Amino acid sequence: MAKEQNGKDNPKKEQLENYTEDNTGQFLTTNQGTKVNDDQNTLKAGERGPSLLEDFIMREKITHFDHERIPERVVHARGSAAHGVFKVYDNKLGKFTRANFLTNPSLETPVFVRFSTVAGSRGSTDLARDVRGFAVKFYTDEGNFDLVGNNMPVFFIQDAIKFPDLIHAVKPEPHNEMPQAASAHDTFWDFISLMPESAHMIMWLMSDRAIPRSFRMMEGFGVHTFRLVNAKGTSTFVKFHWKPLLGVHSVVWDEAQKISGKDPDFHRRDLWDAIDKGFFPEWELGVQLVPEEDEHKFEFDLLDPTKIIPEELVPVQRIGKMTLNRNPENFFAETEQVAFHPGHIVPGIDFTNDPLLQGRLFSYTDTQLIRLGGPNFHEIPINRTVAPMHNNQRDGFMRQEINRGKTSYQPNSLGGGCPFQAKMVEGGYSSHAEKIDGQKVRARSRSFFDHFSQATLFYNSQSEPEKTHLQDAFSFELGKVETVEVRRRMVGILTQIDTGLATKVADALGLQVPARPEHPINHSIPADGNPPDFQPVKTKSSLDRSAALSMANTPKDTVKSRKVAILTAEGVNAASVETMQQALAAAGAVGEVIAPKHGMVEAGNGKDLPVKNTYLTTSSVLYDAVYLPGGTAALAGNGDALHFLNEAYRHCKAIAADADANEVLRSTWFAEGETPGVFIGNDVKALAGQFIEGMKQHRFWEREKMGKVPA
Ligand code: HDE
Repeated sequence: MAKEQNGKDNPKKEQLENYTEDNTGQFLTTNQGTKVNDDQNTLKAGERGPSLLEDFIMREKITHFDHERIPERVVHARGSAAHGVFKVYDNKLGKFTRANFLTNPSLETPVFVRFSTVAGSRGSTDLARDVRGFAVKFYTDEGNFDLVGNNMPVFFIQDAIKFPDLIHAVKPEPHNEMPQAASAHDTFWDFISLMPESAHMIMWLMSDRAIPRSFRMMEGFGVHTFRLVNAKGTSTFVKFHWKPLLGVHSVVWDEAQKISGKDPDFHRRDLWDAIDKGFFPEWELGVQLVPEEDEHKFEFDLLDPTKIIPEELVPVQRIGKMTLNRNPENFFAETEQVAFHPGHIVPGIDFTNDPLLQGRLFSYTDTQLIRLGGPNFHEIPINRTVAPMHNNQRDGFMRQEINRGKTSYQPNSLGGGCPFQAKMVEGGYSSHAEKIDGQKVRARSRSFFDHFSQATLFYNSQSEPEKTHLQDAFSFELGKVETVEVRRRMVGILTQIDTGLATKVADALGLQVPARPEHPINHSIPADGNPPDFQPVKTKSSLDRSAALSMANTPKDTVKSRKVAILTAEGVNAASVETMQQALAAAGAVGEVIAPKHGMVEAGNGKDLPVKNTYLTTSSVLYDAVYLPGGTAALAGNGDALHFLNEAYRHCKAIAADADANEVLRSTWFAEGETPGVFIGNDVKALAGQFIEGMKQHRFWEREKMGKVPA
């Protein structure tokens, strides 16, 4: 396995090592340490006789096996995780927060990060069209801080009480448990079409962000507005962002569906392999800061989790970097048992009254109690803090700690008053003293009622290909909805966002576009004035567009860790392969040889080239780009190889071909005419240069318009 980026002490790693077991060179034993001398046969009354109840070895083994499963997470069940470190660049935030890990650039804080889909079960595909969880546990020297975010900056609902409804609607339908890991079904869109507050989030969900190329190429967002609080107790509102150094990139929907069959572990494998090969994924942590006195200066409410603060209004300041540099040792022990909680905070950070965040503060401990089996889940190694931990909590299922002494209460004199409460100067947490004066009401602020203007801002900010993908995504999802009335109601919602979008989707569904209502539709069911006026209020965003919302504007300056398929056959030109492989490696990309058979492929000069995959075991959808070397004329008659090329073309990927392989290209569907992103040349070195520049663009979306390739 690749070495960690630096050999410095990592307190979390050291702590985990204390709990790590290694069988190498050891005898097999029972859980009680008794050595086992036959693990193949049960104890029986005679060779052909019945098994004996006294067989403690067999009983222990089977009993443990019977209890191996724990409940999967009720949401975000499917996930993958990695260890890493976070380091702040300087102490610029010192004015705003007293959190050590955000202000002391000499600290390297260990982190554990879990990425996930939301709707699918633990064994479902990585490539579902879905939100991705982006949960970071910082093991700071002042306690654990969990930033439990998503790869989209807003959420479906404004109030936590709607969360069970949202999740019941999106999960497989209860009568037949279909479809798995998909939102394209009646109950989800029924709910969404009745919840105009979800309009903004739905735009993100139908965008390419919902089908990422890699966890390593996603942004992350804390979503809610939080507070930073300094030593004087002054609070500043903050939104947290993660910006990936590889840029933000996605696959196309047709590709996503195919990957789900070819390699449902695609994202998991990608993360694992990248770290294993030393391509450590990196993100910069960004903050948007809003002084308390500016709380009401925006045309939206900072407490409303369906709104972003456009970067044009408040720029994102990049304050530090996170690097993931170590794969877990054991999936269950670490990735499955890690317990995130937005309520795990440290001095210098505090909550706001965002009603979604407030509800989350309740839910996460509650869910761990059932999922991890009791109140001692903080003692599971992956969840332990590296800060000193002392309190008067005691006992419970699976308690590990042996608490010394006879006092477990506060105040006490018999235990010398220990453990002591910490003053603020001693690092004690003190909640921000926000002034609150209100009536107890079940209500929502009118400042939360604009549901559409940021949805429109999002749409307007997209590039043309992204707009097309959005139209296609809505057409696909609603096309899978069986109840026509739900489809119609959703088109009605879309008219509130953009009539062009609504028209395209209505057309695909064979529906008329409903007239855009003068007054937005009231989708709630008014019953005797209760719930109170819940009518969306249409306001126009003061911004027409925001560049940060389009993936077209993401940095496109690297091909690091990108995978290139090199299509070969017997007689391939070895120099054509090796020159390209060297150029790719120099740029940080990986060129893998694909051939009709495993083992070695014999090149024209008699040299053997090692084969990574065959046309049977892999597919174009598992690669970023394709290279066709010289000496491969035989592939002109190989349907799998031609399909590989056609499909890569259809998915808008960079393709390079040695001019010597022209005969093969002529057999593809894109042989003639304009071919953006297809590079052909005699000089493989020069060709590699063009190819690599092309790969940096990620995809050549203009090809989609041509739409003639039937792969
Ligand atoms: Fe979660 N969410 N959530 N959520 N969430 C869970 O906690 C919940 C929300 C997020 O990799 C659960 O341990 C409620 C927003 C992530 O282990 C549960 C509400 C955001 C993960 C839960 C929300 C998230 C979870 C399920 C509305 C983005 C996976 C298992 C009030 C800011 C963490 C668990 C991991 C997991 C509840 C809304 C992110 C049930 C009630 C908004 C990344 O506690």
